[in-house]
Amino acid sequence: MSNIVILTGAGISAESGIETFRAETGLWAQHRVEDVATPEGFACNPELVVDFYNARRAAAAAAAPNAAHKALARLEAEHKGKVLVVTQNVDDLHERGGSCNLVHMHGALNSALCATCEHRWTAPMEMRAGDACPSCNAAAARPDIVWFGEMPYQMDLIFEAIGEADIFAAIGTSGNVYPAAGFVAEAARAGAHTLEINLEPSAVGAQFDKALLGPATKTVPAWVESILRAGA
Ligand code: BV8
Repeated sequence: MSNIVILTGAGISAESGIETFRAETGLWAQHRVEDVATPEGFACNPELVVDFYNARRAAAAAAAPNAAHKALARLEAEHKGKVLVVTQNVDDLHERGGSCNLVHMHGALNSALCATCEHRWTAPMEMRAGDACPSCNAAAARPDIVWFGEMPYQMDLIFEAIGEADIFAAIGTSGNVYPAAGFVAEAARAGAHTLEINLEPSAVGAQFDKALLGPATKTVPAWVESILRAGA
């Protein structure tokens, strides 16, 4: 039975109404990355950063998982081999769509982190800069998000899974951000068949064996059906 590793990006949540990063009207068009997605930006203006993530937490709560999220949950439930979803997304649509074997490598909107003692707790809908940590009481609460220059989460687990993958699929990611954009090369080195599912080829599209172009709510259910039918 084949082991499948799936990397997802903002594009899988786009049809749920959640903005992507690099579209003309995307999140980075409205904010400078340095101001809202770096530790320096948070140190410089914590209120701006906390408000940026409060707005995204509200948008995610108002959104619903789409057919692509649900298709990946079906794959995990029905495929005989291992299925791991590694998401760069910080929304909770994969969980709400039914995925369990899931890694949030760039953190999660629904989690808060203490910058002093590294305690984590469920984030309130509205975080305020200087909120106290429920564990050590330091006024050091921050969004549990991996910003630029910070180490993504669970990298050992991710590289181990990629090393054992027979199929690696990247869905709805522009291939601009590392180390995630480098996973396809790692998967190819491990001998996996690599597939890119996107509206258009990504920055690393040429590194994939195959591409499935089209909106994720159409391409992902079709791809999952083909995998389950083939008993891959
Ligand atoms: C780190 C926070 C190391 C969460 C984000 C080489 C190696 C290692 C690092 C680097 C390197 N080169 C440069 C770096 C540094 C940097 C980096 O990659 N910079 C880039 C800009 C060049 N990387 C880092 O800093 C990372 N950290 O490497 O640490 C280290 C080593 C030692 C010690 C300490 C540290 C940290 C990266 C994480 C940064 N955090 N965000 C948040 O706010 O959400 S990144 C941000 O971009 C999001 O996490 C997002 O997930 C990620 C990627 O964006 P995408 O998901 O791809 O979204 P995008 O809008 O770009 O594209 C959407 C795609 O969907 C498009 O292709 C579109 O066509 C498609 N689409 C749209 N609609 C649909 C669709 N597809 C299908 N259907 C549709 N309907």
